[in-house]
Amino acid sequence: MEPVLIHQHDAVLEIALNRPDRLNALDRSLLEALSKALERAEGESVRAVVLRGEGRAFSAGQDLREAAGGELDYQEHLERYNRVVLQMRRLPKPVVAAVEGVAAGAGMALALAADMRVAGRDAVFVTAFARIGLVPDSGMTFTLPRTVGWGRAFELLALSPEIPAERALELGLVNRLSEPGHARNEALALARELAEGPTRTYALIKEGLNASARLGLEETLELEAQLQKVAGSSRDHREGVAAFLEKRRANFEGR
Ligand code: T3D
Repeated sequence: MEPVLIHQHDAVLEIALNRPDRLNALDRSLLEALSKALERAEGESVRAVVLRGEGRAFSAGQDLREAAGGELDYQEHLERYNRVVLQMRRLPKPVVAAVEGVAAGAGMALALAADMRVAGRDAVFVTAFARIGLVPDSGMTFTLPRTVGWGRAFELLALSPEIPAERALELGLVNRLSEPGHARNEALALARELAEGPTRTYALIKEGLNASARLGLEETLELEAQLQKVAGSSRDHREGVAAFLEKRRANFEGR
């Protein structure tokens, strides 16, 4: 069975973690396949990505059986996680995670590495790392406090409560809720909408947001000016202004 399934719907690439009998626990082969799928997402024909899990869970995190096997080289192992997280954050197009069921540990970290999240109303998030005596990785010490604030991040990481979808929405962990079982369709609809947007501009927005984590105000202003110069000379900017003046819907090409 392929550890990751890929479907292309016009300009939307759907990537599904595919180990449903293990609740899409992340093992070596799945992470390697996910990395390849994300490489494919770099192609010009793709303008938005949906990441989801097959079966009843998004992902139960690290494959604890593989970890317990004692044959993991931790350095290599973490490099696999780090690679996919960086690929998602650096992908110059939007990534939407569709979360049904549980997103635990590194599975939750993957969902947080996406740009937006749609969750079924019965989804549950759990940081889970400390439950098994691990510190958070896969970028979670970066993404979580930026999403929910320091105090809440510490609580969620240290006490590892189960966070129901409604609470995840209140905390800002999730952008939208869907009826149970409909997160995939909602995420695909959102991704289609994004795929019709100014893709190049979205890439620049991601670049700005990624950089905001390390820059002070002055450097941020400088970077914004640089990014705006690029956006301002794009075809989509010209199209957006023309559409406004002609009172019609913009037809963005992503350039
Ligand atoms: O390496 C690194 O540094 C990266 C680090 C990452 C750290 C993490 O990701 S920490 C988080 C690790 N994950 C967990 O602690 C979650 C473990 N799973 C659970 O607690 C439960 O499975 C759930 C609460 C998620 C769901 O419970 P339930 O009762 O709905 O399902 P289940 O029966 O426990 O699971 C179904 C099957 O999936 C089961 O297999 P079986 O017994 O039918 O053959 C179960 O063993 C398997 N499974 C679930 N989670 C994992 C897993 N197999 C391997 N690894 C898992 N994480």
